[in-house]
Amino acid sequence: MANKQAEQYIKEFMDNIIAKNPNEKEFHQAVYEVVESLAPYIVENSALMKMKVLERIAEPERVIMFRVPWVDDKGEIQINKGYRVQMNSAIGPYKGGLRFHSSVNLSILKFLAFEQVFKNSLTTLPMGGGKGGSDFNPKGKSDNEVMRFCQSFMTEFQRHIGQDTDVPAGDIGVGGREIGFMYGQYKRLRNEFTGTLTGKGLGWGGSPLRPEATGYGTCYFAQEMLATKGDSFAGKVVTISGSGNVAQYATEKATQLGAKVVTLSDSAGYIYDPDGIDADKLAYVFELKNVLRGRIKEYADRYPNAKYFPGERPWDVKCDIALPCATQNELNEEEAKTLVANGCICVAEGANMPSTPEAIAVFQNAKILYAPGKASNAGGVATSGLEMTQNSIRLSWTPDEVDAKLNSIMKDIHAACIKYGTEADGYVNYVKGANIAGFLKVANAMLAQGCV
Ligand code: NDP
Ligand code: 2IT
Repeated sequence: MANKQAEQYIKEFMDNIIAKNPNEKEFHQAVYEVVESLAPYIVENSALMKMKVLERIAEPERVIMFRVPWVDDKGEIQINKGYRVQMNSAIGPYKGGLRFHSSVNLSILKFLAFEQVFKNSLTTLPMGGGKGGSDFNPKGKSDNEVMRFCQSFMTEFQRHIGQDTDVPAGDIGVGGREIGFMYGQYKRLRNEFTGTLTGKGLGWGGSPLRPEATGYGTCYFAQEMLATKGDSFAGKVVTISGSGNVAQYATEKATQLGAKVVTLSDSAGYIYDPDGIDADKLAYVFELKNVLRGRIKEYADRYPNAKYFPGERPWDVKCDIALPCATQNELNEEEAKTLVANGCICVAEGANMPSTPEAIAVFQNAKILYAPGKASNAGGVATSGLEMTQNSIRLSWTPDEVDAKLNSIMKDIHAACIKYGTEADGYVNYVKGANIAGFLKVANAMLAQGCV
């Protein structure tokens, strides 16, 4: 009976979402995964049904879209789209990253903002959910072009954000350089020095360990997952996708924890280094990606034992642990089957929604450890929350203090997943656990705050 009711609820919910948000397939995908977990719980709870809590969560409180005109180095005018999806503010100011990538559209930002609501709730910190960005492509642009773009973006964006309203940060294509340019323009226009952006430089309001936090946190979370099986990173072979911020620091932490990381990638291909990407080689990757802004292919030119595979993804490389750290839907059903067949025991997502729904089903049916990004990559935004606290109290904590708080938050998120996600046979469904735990706090706040 309850099952039938839940199925009916899911069907009606999704029909409505698809009708009201046509052509937004990433948004549909993210909503479906959550509704599927929550429906059995919601249909048993008349207040949640009556107050249409999940229905309201799936409708952004506000979507802002704007023109971003700027002048390139040749003197030509360029026009990009700017966006901010302010999804939910029930438990705190909107919080979430900005993505600059040519693929950015409303569907992608709505899926990211929706995920962010649950993720931020899981962190235990008082943050609502939002996401924004632009279809601007920073690749191949000069520093001056990036600066002019960031300044134009912020000229409009500044009127919609603030330390108690909406606190953006980085995501794909937005790192320390872009946050610097945007913060400079924000400060100039608003004439205030407040913690309105996170991911700032250490000397001007940034938190120790914010750059490291997402990658480190993903490994801390995976460590907790492995510990449920009496296992650890020591001696394990790890495959990682991406070679940006999250991938770099996941590589660093996994290596520090005793594992051998053998792959990194970008949108053009992946490198396989059978000897492992040790601290020296990783220092080269930092230089290559963050200073020279080069491509991962160059790694194989520098280290002849490594091989470059153009146009491919790293999931057919045999590994014990896989950490997808590039982008959404970068790991499909076939690749998931290959990972399982090759003996992979743990998949923890550093990226947002990197595994397709079919890939997730493969992991869960094989009963291997699998954690969705909203749980395992929450260390980034959690440390952004810690940056907001330090800005508010006008003090800085030491790296050790922040690391200890990050570690303890990841442990708490893991414990919440175990609490709400353990199934009758003892298997931990981290998707279900994260969705229910993340939902409860937001739902209770929304029930208390009435129909808003
Ligand atoms: P970066 O821009 O630093 O790096 C992105 C990496 O992913 C690059 O290697 C990039 O390769 C690759 N990539 C991007 N788009 C694609 C694509 N369409 N296909 C294949 N590869 C792609 O971003 P981050 O490391 O910050 O972000 C990586 C993931 O982690 C994203 O899903 C992001 O949402 C998520 N995340 C980030 C957090 C953070 O704090 N930064 C926090 C939580 C999650 P290329 O250079 O070729 O584009
Ligand atoms: O997806 C994410 O959690 C982020 N990009 C980080 C957001 C933040 O506000 O630090």
